Amino acid sequence: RLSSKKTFKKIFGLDWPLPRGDNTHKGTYGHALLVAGSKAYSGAGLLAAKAVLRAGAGLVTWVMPNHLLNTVTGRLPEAILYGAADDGNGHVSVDSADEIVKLAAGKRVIAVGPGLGRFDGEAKWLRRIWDQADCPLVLDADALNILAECGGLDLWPKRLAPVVLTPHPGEMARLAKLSNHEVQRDRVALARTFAQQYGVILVLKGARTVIAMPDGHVCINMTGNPGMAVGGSGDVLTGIIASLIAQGLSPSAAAVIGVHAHGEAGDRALTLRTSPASLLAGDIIEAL
Ligand code: NPW
Ligand code: AMP
Ligand code: MG
Repeated sequence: RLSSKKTFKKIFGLDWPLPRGDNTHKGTYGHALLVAGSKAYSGAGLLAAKAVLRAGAGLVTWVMPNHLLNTVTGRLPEAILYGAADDGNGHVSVDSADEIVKLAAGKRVIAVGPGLGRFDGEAKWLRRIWDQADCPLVLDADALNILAECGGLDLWPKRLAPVVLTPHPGEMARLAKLSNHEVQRDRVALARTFAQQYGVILVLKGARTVIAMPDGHVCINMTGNPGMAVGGSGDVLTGIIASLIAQGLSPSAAAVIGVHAHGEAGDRALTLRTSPASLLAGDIIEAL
């Protein structure tokens, strides 16, 4: 339980909340690139992009399929929007990979996945980002489904820059080719083995999220509540982790602190409600 400033300092060697010096500017706090959203799931992109900013990053550029631009323009004026080539069915297309790799220059992190939707013939663009972008990657939701459908991590080369994967148990089942039940049977052992085997930081979500490091260390999160079992919660977490990496935290610290802060924000948001049933993902963002 990361309950005091002293504990944070001892474990991570940093002050929390992250201090903001007077003589700083938006560039000091980093620029995150987010690839998210599709026609049905523009909300996932909005939630993730807003969480990036509420968690403290200086800038976010949100890449979405071109046709979404009109729908979301004005909904989050603080975000920089970019419409990438879309495939005619409402999804980012293979042709957008080069645009996205170009946009990655100068960014401290790329987060991919919330609300992209599931579609065919989509692997190449993600693989190009995986191979060619040289900053840390945070993969969630449909980016994880792409990984799973394209052979899983056995067929993807190890990246030099760190990778953070944030599956819920259903996504983990697809990634590890297991049933949901098998995933839940021993979450710590599965997360640890997977992180070590593939050299990734694995955030296995759910009540008591497990965060496993490539070196075998595992953290278990103690914050959060069942009110967070609602659409959009995970999209918010993706934004928070990306934001902390953009601000200069190591991806492993960002994963642990991000999960903790996400749960604590959910706990604080709950105090404003009489029942967890009425918590919304947007409330987590406002409580950050
Ligand atoms: P079951 O069968 O229900 O028990 P999917 P998704 C399982 C976007 N969103 N413990 C679950 O199991 C996302 O970003 C957009 C155990 C089922 O098998 C994605 O792009 C929103 N099992 C897309 O929607 C708001 C668990 O996983 C499967 C579990 C699809 O994402 C919503 C379901 O997962 C959403 O975020 C747990 N804790 N959690 C928007 N407003 O735009 C999940 N499962 O099929 O991957 O669907 O997570 O809804
Ligand atoms: P997703 O399924 O991708 O929307 O992610 C759901 C998010 O909400 C994850 O961060 C989960 O850890 C969190 N969450 C869901 N259910 C619970 C719960 N019962 N207790 C605590 N956190 C939860
Ligand atoms: Mg999700």
